[in-house]
Amino acid sequence: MANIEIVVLTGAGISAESGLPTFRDSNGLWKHYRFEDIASPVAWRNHPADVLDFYNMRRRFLADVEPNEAHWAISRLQEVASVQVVTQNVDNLHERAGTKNILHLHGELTKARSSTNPNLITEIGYRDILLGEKAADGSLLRPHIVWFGEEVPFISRAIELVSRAAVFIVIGTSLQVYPAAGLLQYASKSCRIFYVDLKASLNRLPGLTAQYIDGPAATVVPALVSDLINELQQSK
Ligand code: BV8
Repeated sequence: MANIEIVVLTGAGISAESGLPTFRDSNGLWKHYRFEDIASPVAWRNHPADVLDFYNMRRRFLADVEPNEAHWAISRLQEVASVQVVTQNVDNLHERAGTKNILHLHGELTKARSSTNPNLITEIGYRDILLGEKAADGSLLRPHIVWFGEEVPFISRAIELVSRAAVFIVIGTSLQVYPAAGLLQYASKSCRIFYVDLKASLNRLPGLTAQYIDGPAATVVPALVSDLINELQQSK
């Protein structure tokens, strides 16, 4: 499998064992908030303070958690193969586990941007964005997050990567948010698909042949990665 392209698509489930809440599990974020009211341009226009509080709270919390064994395993795989991570997550746990080549489809908590110029992005680390704070162009500073109803700028790049992948590993996502969930349809017929989730085998991927791996990511991803690394070493 030398020099093959591996794409890893991750969702909130890969960060669950680091202590970050998912969205749609029993204690998920969308159980406490309606996403239309807190993660959309309309929410930002109508009640920016609530939106800032929501992201400020998550950003502060991110400062106090660590990558888990699933994040570290992906970094180990990247040392021996060409691995591209495409994540729906806005946390920086892949980065903090040393992984390179990460495409954030839905933005990044540790960045903020101008409300009028989406390319005017600034690194803010774990600090709050204050209500009324301005970007360099004088417009309101907003979280660098893709909200519902907003375009996903990197989706074409992600489609390109998936369509070229020889191995596609999907970890910890309920595959309910589009266009990210639609990436699976771009995997080639010869692509080996692994779907890793607490309840992977309950979420059959329509029309696709995949290997379903049930279990907590911090346990099953290291095992999958060591199998793939063994395969790589034997194929050399
Ligand atoms: C777009 C923000 C068009 C960051 C997110 C009606 C109205 C408006 C829009 C729509 C609509 N109907 C459909 C749409 C499209 C909409 C959409 O898909 N809605 C869904 C709800 C139906 N999509 C959009 O709006 C997108 N934009 O379509 O734009 C357009 C085009 C051109 C021009 C203008 C506009 C934008 C989507 C991005 C939204 N932003 N996040 C933030 O606040 O975090 S999405 C949000 O959901 C997060 O990013 C999250 O990553 C993503 C997906 O969730 P998951 O990661 O899958 O998390 P979830 O909790 O669902 O699942 C966790 C999984 O992990 C579970 O399977 C669980 O079993 C597993 N798990 C748990 N613990 C573990 C585990 N697995 C392993 N180990 C464990 N320990």
